[in-house]
Amino acid sequence: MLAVSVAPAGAAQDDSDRGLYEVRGTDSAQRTEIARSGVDVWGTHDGVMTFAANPAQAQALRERGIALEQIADVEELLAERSPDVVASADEFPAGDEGYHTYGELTEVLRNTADEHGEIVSLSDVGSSYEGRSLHLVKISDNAGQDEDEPEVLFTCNQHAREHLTTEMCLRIVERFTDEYGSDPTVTELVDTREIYVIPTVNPDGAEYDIENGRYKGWRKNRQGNGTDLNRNWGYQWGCCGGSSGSPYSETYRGPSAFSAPETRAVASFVESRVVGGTQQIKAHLDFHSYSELVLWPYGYTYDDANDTMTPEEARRFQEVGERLAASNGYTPQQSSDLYITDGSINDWMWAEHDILSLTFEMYPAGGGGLDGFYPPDERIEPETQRNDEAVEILVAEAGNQV
Ligand code: 0X9
Ligand code: CA
Ligand code: CA
Ligand code: CA
Ligand code: ZN
Repeated sequence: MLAVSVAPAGAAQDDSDRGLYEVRGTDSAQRTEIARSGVDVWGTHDGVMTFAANPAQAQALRERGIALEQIADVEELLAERSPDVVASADEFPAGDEGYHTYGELTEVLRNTADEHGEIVSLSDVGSSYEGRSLHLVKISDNAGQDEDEPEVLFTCNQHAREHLTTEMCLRIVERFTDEYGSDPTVTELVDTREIYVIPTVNPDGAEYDIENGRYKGWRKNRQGNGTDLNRNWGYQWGCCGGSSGSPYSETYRGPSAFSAPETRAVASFVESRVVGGTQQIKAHLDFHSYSELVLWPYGYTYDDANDTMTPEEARRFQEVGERLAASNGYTPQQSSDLYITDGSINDWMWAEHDILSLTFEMYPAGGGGLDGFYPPDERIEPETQRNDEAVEILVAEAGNQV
């Protein structure tokens, strides 16, 4: 094989020898500066920011006086978690079979819908760029009817490599169906709410990330060089330096808001829930990993409140966020306190639809090693169970009039 690869002019950096770096004691302004520099942010906890960077990026940050410490080699880390590289296998690397591939997820959802026909309706919000169905599970008593009950939405796996989040959405589906009729809280919530779950918003990226049994650390969708779906939403899209205009960046916002079929499909579904002029979805939770955080909007501005969020509304976000965090031990904060992001799902849900919309960054808190995006499958059960109460709180909160 020729050892020469030619990158398009002014575009792709050489990402073959990336290091994993940590910077300690960061504040949100420094984290925004680091995120803007084009490195691939993995997580942040207790002021320690972890990211992957190529040598040129690391050098540029050092020249700006940022004290980076290299903790690992990215390729080595990924290889260590993918022991047996196999040709054309659609499965997780050996030892991680507890995670569901898209095909396995599809089968579980179909079986669940068959077994619980009265309270489950399985459909989709559209298709991914490569044509995979974006599954939509509705759970409620009389699931086939649109009843006058507060609606709530869970979304997972906007980012391809955050596979633990897909398992989180799957657990929500399984718990609210299997425990219906035996667990009193679950039964009450299923009877009085309409619960929507989209277990993977980015199936193309998730499948690519495990292709050939080899983890790739892939974040974006698979349209062109990939769009970061959580920078592609249509409120204050690209406004504030919280995303990139370069197609090779890990935070590429796309050529226009909702240019990705995946965000367009989920947004159209949410728009379809405006009935008689009233948005039926009252609460929404978007799962990511990792850092163990509860985040609320806005992400595009450091301001707590403004003309689209009153101080009372900002206080409600904080109050609910703190209650959720108390139940799972995560750290609660406004999204921009992490770093500025624009075009994120939460900002659009709140600004355009008044939906109480938050993000969870799941396990682990930090560490930056092998566990980051790829915790062993033994962690699925404890780390998804950990959010059972938070999920109940949010579903209940959808019914609280404001
Ligand atoms: O940067 C992101 O998209 C999320 N972090 S991740 O490491 N999973 O990529 C955080 C998004 C939070 N943004 C808002 N809630 N606005
Ligand atoms: Ca295992
Ligand atoms: Ca119902
Ligand atoms: Ca309804
Ligand atoms: Zn994410």
